[in-house]
Amino acid sequence: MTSGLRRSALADIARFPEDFSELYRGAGYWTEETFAEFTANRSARFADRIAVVGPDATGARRQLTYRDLDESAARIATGLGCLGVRAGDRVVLQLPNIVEYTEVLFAVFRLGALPVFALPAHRASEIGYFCRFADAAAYIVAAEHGGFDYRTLAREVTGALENPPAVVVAGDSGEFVSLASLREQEPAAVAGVHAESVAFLQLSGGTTGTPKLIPRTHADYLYSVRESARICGVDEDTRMLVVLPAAHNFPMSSPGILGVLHAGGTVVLAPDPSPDTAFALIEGERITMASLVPPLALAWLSARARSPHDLSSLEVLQVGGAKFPAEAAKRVRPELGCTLQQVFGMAEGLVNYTRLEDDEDTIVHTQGRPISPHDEIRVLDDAGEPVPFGTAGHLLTRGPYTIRGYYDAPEHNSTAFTADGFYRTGDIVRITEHGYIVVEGRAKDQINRGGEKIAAEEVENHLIAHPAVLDAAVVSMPDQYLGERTCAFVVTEGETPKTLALKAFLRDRGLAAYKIPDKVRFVDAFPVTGVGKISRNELRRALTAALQN
Ligand code: OOB
Repeated sequence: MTSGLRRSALADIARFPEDFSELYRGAGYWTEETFAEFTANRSARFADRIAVVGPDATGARRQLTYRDLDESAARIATGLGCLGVRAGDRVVLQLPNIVEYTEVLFAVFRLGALPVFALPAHRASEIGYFCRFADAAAYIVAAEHGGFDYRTLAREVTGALENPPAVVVAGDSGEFVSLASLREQEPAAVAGVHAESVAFLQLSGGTTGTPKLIPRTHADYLYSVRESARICGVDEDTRMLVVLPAAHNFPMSSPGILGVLHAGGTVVLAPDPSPDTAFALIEGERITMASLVPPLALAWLSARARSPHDLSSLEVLQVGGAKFPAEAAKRVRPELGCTLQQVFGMAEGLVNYTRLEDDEDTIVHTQGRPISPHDEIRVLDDAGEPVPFGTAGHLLTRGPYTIRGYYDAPEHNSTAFTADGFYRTGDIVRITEHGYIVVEGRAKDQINRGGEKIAAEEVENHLIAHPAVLDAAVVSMPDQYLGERTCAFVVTEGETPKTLALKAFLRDRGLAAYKIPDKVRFVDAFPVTGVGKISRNELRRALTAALQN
């Protein structure tokens, strides 16, 4: 391994100004606990309780007690150390919802190394970029999942890198290192890391040509995890079904896997997101809580009537990641027999919850209120002035678990954050008289495809790489099921390619399937705004009009 040549640790990034750090420490929000010691601490308290249940890489059901989880993580940490992974190194994790995900996650943490949370849907374009940009020391995948062979992807990605990461595979590892072999090592000690240093890099939904990485610290993230668990009533009796991809911020920490493990409950990983699988698990595992994006919540609502399963153990259903329409929200309690909790969050930090004890009107019609009394919220007009109370405007935020800057992105940071450290979320919101947030829209060039975020510019750059494409603009179009889908407007020169060929071109460039435009429209030119920029509003209006005809 060549880890000596890798970029040094990231201890010096993501700093909060000292006066704020003092405030958050003084309020008891930031403590000294780190993710390196997380499973050791929980194992001491909850040793024989079941921490995680789910399929393993071979599809067999496996369960781990808190002691098992800590022990496995400690052994795998030694194995990763033997491959050259050191404290501060980055490790790209791309694992589906399998039990090994939790073992590997805490192994990386135990070493003081930093997970980079890729999604199973990512392909060579995204994974190659994460490995290069974060200078990853290791890349960890499952052999295959959902009919896709990740070893092929690993071959493609590592073959193109000058300083490739060590590849570790859960399941049949082929020529790569098998995760099982790492589990045979002696347990590693817990690394001594500073609680206010960066713990991992999360992915931003993004608005720019290249994905942005979000540096979260142990102290800031653990604060949000502890408080989320408290707000959501998570305790030792919680049995949470994880249906969404485990590495996403919502199922990871709101309160998610980490919140449940913090409190001594049980995480149950769903092998696929279908209502049939989920309903059988709710009955069989006596699930008390689950979190979904709106399209899945709609699928549960429509499948409920014809399902024979007993869902009576389900107490709370969280829905977030995209706007959940009030008409659907209303149906949750009567049809699924549980309390709805709306969650409006972002991997950059701020998370809002409706509270379990809120009245039905608040639960149905708002996206909740912030976790922390120290979450600062500003709602501004286009000129940057505060809007009159109750009026919609741009949401900006600053607080004890919201980042002050993306990883290695000084230029983008200068516009994504104000001089006094507020993050410009790109969301348009209004605040109710009770201080709850209602999401009214979005001002950022991002498409929210049922909770999956797509940066318009990233897809446009891939389209423009096609020899026949002169220019491209990717916008959202309304969709009954997903909320939004993507449409690419394309200006070509010479022979216009077929839509299918253009989509295949994007796939061949290694772009994740969810980013491939749902629709392609060839046009002669784009409408422009007064200052000569492409008018995305005009494009969206044209699409909406066309869809209504
Ligand atoms: C969650 O995180 P990200 O980073 O994938 O996406 C954040 C963006 C927000 O800025 C907003 O545009 C949108 O997703 N969003 C919602 C929403 N929840 C997220 N828009 C309307 N209504 C909602 N309830 O998506 C995320 C992170 C932690 C917890 C929950 C969601």
